[in-house]
Amino acid sequence: MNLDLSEYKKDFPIFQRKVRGGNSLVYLDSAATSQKPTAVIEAESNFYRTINAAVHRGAHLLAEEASDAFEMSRSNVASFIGADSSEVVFTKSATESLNIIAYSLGNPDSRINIKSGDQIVVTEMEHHANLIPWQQLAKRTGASLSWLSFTEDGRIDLSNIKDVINSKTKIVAVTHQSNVFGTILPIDEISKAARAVGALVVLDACQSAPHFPINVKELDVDFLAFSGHKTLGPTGIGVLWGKHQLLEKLEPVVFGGSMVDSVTMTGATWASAPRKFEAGVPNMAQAVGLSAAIDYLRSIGLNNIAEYEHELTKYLLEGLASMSGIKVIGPLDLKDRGGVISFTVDGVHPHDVGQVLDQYGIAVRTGHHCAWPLMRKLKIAGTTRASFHLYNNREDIKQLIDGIEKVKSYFKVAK
Ligand code: C6P
Repeated sequence: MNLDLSEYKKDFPIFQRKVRGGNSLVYLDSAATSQKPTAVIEAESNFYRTINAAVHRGAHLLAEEASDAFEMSRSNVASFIGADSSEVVFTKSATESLNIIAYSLGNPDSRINIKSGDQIVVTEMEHHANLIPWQQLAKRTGASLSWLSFTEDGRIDLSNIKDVINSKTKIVAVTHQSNVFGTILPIDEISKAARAVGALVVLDACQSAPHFPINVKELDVDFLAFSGHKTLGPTGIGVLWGKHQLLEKLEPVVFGGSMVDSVTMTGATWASAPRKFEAGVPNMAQAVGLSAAIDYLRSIGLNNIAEYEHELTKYLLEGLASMSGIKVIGPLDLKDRGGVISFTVDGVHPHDVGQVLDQYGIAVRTGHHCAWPLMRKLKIAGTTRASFHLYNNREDIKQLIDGIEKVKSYFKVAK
């Protein structure tokens, strides 16, 4: 292996614990949530220990320091994705971010909104979080929902893109990297097709932002969402990025303190974005923790992380290819592919695979991965999924391969 990031594993306290019968933890479920380095845990707890106060409210020292830390976190998140601070809204998760955009676009008072006769385009490989909010928007407004399908090897099918993304299309909402296939989508081609018909592009960057460098300007998208907890950061913090002039056109979704310009007994006007989308006391310590996660990722280098995970992916794909009775669900080659590898074991239900692996301390995810339409199309109940982050190493993959052999022998399926 050319690049070795294994020295960083010691930064993650969770790997000191033992699981199931004294086994070391082999954590291969980072697409669900990543583990946290000490720097993040400390940043969050230091916030509570030293400056805890409600941001943007009090006149006292702690309120000032907490507000500064919160806004510095916003700037850090903005620079992480090549954006301006005024374009970064803190939410609780990517799911909430995507719901906010879809809900606001359905409000007739928003100065960009979806109407009956308009079309929303998604892909057939979306996570439910980037599908159901658009289904609901279509239902509320009378718009229609169309989708780009995927090919047998889990890549997006662009053969009919000009038919699917057409003059009726107003929104194209796609994932950057599939949480099932690991496929990285060609966002440039999709954006180009959207731009050609004047549609807005929403990018679900949940599985990309934590693993390789992203820049919203280079991607040429209009809105983007990701979660802190998959990015080595805390739970309870998500990011909604939108071009400032577009955020200004959208009506808020949640109303209350700190998001207003002025209020009377009969009405209210809104503060500018991002504040109008952050009603109530926000998740402050979590924002600060996310900022520490970004510093940590940067100190290692997103390009290095991407290259390292690429090598781990190659190693696992080769290992799985050498086994009988295993089918990888997703691209077999490494082109435009991230470290999320789904597979099935002939004759064994994914939940049983997961349960046996767990006995050896190997944590994988099994099931439909919140992508039911994808599973339905493939006519499978689910997959077993291994997903990486920078703390994984070749030894983890060897253990997984050994574990799968044990699954096969336990269930007496193909040798
Ligand atoms: N996928 C997985 O195991 P939240 O839950 O809001 O942090 O993220 C939602 C989400 C949105 N888009 C994609 C592509 C995702 O993968 C996820 C979360 C996890 O695959 C949990 S289901």
